[in-house]
Amino acid sequence: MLTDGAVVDDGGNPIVDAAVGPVIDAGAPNDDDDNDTVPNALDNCPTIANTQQWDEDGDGEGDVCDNCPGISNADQMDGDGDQVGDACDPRPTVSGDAIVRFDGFHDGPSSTGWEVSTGSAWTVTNDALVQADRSTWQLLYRPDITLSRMVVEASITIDSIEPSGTGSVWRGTGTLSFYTPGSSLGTGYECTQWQQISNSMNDVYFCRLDDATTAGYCNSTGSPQMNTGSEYLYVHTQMPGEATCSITESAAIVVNDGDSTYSSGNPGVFAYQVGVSIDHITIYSIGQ
Ligand SMILES: [Ca+2]
Ligand SMILES: [Ca+2]
Ligand SMILES: [Ca+2]
Ligand SMILES: [Ca+2]
Repeated sequence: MLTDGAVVDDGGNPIVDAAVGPVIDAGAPNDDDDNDTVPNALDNCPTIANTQQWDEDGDGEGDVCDNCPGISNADQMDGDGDQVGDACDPRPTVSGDAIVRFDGFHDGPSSTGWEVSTGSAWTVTNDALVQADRSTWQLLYRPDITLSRMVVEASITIDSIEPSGTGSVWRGTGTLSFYTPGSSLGTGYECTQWQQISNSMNDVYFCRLDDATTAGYCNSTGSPQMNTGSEYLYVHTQMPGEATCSITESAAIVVNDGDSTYSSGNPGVFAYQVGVSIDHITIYSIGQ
């Protein structure tokens, strides 16, 4: 009888295959430790069952075992050992942070757990969460996640921008933190790109949602953004006394705002008068 890993037979003789020479069976190639039908040698998460082998960021590590599932980091470096890779860790030199939720939107919409607060249903198409209705506020949030220290990371592609001036002349999309569902704006914070066609404004904003147009609660840059067809990475950090909105196309544009009136809430995303495809969302908790 031969067992995996054996290099000798029951009699202690080296195993030799006449066709290929000595067989060094190191537990491969057809072993499947996690029984997900993908052999270890081919499995992008050899110890976690993931038959579909989804790898959102294409770095060779499957989503379910990647320590930055939305950010390409083949080295998987994790300097502080908290299971969140350096490439995405909110505090790469301080342990205690965690990935609370990752969605690559490979499944149908009913499995994502995101709920509409305002607007139309979103669909999952081409590996992304898609909203094409530009007629009203489209607010999506996770009712099952409430945190006081969180990062909302989302990659959002702007598919279309409402061309006419019907209704509000503002168009925008971005992430929400400390959100309380129930109204168009409600409470919480947004990390957003806003465009105002009437005056050619095209800014990145960090705002408190219940007073988003009042100077002092909204910080902005003047940097042009919102290009149709471009994919942007939003990294929205929110905790008492510290808040950052980073939006990256080719280079990061960061808006800081120390305001943090609210103490906790739900993560979310939204679009207003733009069509978007959200390729992934990762929610992190930030340790104390
Ligand atoms: Ca696996
Ligand atoms: Ca990956
Ligand atoms: Ca990764
Ligand atoms: Ca880490």
